[in-house]
Amino acid sequence: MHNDTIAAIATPPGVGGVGIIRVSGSDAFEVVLPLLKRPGSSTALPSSHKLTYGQIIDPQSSEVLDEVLVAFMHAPHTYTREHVVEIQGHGGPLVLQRILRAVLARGARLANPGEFTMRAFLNGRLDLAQAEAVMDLIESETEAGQRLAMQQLRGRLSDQVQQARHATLSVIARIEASIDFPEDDIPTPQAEELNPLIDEALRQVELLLAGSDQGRLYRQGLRTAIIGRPNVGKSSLLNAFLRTERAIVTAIAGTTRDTVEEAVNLRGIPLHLIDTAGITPTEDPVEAIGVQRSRAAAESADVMLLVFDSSEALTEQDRLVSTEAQAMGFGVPSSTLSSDEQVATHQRPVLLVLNKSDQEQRIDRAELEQLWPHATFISTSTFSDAGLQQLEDALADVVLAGRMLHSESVLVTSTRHQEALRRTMENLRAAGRSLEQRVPLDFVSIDLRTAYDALGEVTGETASDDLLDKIFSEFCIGK
Ligand SMILES: Nc1nc2c(ncn2[C@@H]2O[C@H](COP(=O)(O)OP(=O)(O)O)[C@@H](O)[C@H]2O)c(=O)[nH]1
Ligand SMILES: [Mg+2]
Repeated sequence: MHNDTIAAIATPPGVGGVGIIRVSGSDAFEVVLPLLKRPGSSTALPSSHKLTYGQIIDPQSSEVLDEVLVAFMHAPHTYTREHVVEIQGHGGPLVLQRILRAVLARGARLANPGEFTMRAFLNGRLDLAQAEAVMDLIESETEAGQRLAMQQLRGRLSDQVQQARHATLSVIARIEASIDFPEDDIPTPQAEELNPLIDEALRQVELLLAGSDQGRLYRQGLRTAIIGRPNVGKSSLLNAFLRTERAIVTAIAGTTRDTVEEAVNLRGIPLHLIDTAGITPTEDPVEAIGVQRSRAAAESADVMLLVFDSSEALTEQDRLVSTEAQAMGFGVPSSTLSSDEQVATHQRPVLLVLNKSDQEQRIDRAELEQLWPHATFISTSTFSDAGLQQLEDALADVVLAGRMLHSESVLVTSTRHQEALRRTMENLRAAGRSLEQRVPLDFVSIDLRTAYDALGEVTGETASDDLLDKIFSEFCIGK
């Protein structure tokens, strides 16, 4: 049932200045009003969207539970488009729990995760892409990510998807009219007439897809593994990036036995840096686990920083690590991070870091360049911070490939949307090809329908209940 009255604590667990309990549904006012005692003992419903001062009284014991400000908000101008009450109490977990219990005792039901936003979607206030943007906005890690989520919440992505959807529908309508009403003398539409319409829809979808790898970067970030043999300065490099002492740095080889992960903000992209134990042959069983985890981190990384100690000659271990990295598919960065290209070449970008540049340089540069032809080499010192800026620039180059994010950009940031748009593109292209080949129009119309439905998955018109449940269950309670 989706119009029963639901309630939840909307503020995060823990202690805070204020805590908010949100109630939504047709009985929201009847549920809360009897719990509220106001000065002058008024029992009338306060005016909508205004704060009312009072006390929440436990109906059983008549105990004063908290001193509160309450907003009664009339449908439909509310978050859910239902009647909504928000009770602002003191932000203590026990206080809020007791108020919530009193609300539930009056017949409200505890809300599921994301249920308020799901109602906003079901009641047509937000489409699915906008509802998902609510979550992205809350979870955004950088300002750029937040801006993209806000654009999506404002409906900019949905508008573009709807345009492509309308264009597709207009082609379907023409084809189906001629099939369904042959006696009405509706002329069979010709490929010359339909193709430009399909191309128009295709252009919109391709435009959205073009920015989607970049968009996903801003939302999901980039896994960057710091790899190299022990003692070359991997942990020091992570610390230099973080300006903290999170990873243990010592002169004893093999001190990082586990992987350490930290996020930094690289020009708006959350960069998840993973410091590893280092890849080295070892007899020590504990170290072996660390080495195994390093390999796993490298396997799953989007980008690799391959670190060498430039104050020493190349060692057999250095060569081994290089060979392994290449076997994992790390290579010279392609000009972009487009996943299509990556799939085509099986290459993930690697940057070669020659650390300890403050020391006398003994590394064999020529051999290294032979091992890694055309690679980008950056000399760094975590002692003097030399080269760190260049490393950051090189990383940004590899990741962004010179593409800047404009504050008004609308980018597809979700894998789900990207996948639906890919299906749309494939089906629109198939429809175009079928038209060229004079395939009967009812077959063309099947591809177009599939494309139309795939677009509807982004905005939610054609999303299945399972998909909706899955999406909203990832929200927090009270949102
Ligand atoms: N001279 C010099 N020593 C460094 C530099 N970076 C790290 N070290 C030292 O090298 C040793 C190993 O560093 P660590 O970060 O633990 O290396 P890891 O095993 O690769 O994580 C430590 O003694 C560091 O102080 C650097 O840029 N210059
Ligand atoms: Mg280390």
